[in-house]
Amino acid sequence: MENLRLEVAEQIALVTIDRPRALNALNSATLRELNDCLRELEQRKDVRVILLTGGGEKSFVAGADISEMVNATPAEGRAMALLADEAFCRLENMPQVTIAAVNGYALGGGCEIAMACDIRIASENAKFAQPECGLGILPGFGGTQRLARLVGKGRAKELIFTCDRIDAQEAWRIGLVNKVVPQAELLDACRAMARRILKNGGYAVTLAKQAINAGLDTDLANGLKMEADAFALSFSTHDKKEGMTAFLEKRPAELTDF
Ligand code: DAK
Repeated sequence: MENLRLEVAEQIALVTIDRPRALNALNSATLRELNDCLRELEQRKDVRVILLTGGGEKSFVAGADISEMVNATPAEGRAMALLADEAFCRLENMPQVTIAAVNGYALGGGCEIAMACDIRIASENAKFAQPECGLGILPGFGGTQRLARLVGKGRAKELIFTCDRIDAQEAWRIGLVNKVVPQAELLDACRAMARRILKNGGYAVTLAKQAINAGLDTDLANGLKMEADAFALSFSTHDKKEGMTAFLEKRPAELTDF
């Protein structure tokens, strides 16, 4: 892969978007590589948490590649949209837990790809914005939908209409990121959270993720039905038997399902 690096260790995959000359902006080639990489990872049983970050120390992802978009025709724009939709939806629905390690600029598509992850941990130098309206377009990688779901309608509208850039502390205050840490500690903090997740039932975590994602797209009554179905599935697992037996026997559980 030309624009992406993948490292796997101890059930954690680190995916680095690495186009330093364009501050890791997403062009079609990178989106294609990301799709291929995620397609491979979603099949892998030896990976249970995926960390997504940007190469270098300045930028997570500086958005979609403006130099590629500037002269694109509507047909080319559509092709890019389909490519991005596939990558972002695949990322959002991976069986694994995804954590965005936001290590700098997360602008436009960069903020949107972070929002397609389950959890966001930001370094102190991270900056977030949806600057698309300033370019005469609107957020098109899910920003109008995911930002409003994360921070509420009013704040999402303010950020999108003004194109204001906010720092990591403000992003944390409004619920856009889960945690802010010094830049040097970013990947360690992500790995520490990953390890806390890995201690728990892998299949249970995947089912919980599916129930949360699907439930947010429907009303409460249907969401509760989905939860009940997922709950029933968890009763078919080794982990459920082992987790509860271990508790009753006052010993640590050995959870293995994924
Ligand atoms: N695209 C292409 N190149 C970029 C880029 C980007 N988004 N961001 C930065 N670069 C390049 C710069 O052009 C520069 O290249 P050279 O001039 O060195 O060749 C290099 O990265 C370093 O950038 P700067 O010199 O500007 O560095 P600074 O530290 O001064 O500023 C910055 C850093 C991140 C504040 C600044 O570069 C910046 O404002 N970048 C643009 C941020 C932006 O507006 N991002 C949003 C893009 S719009 C779609 C759906 C959605 C979208 C598109 C299509 N469809 C449905 C089809 C999404 C759109 C967006 O994300």
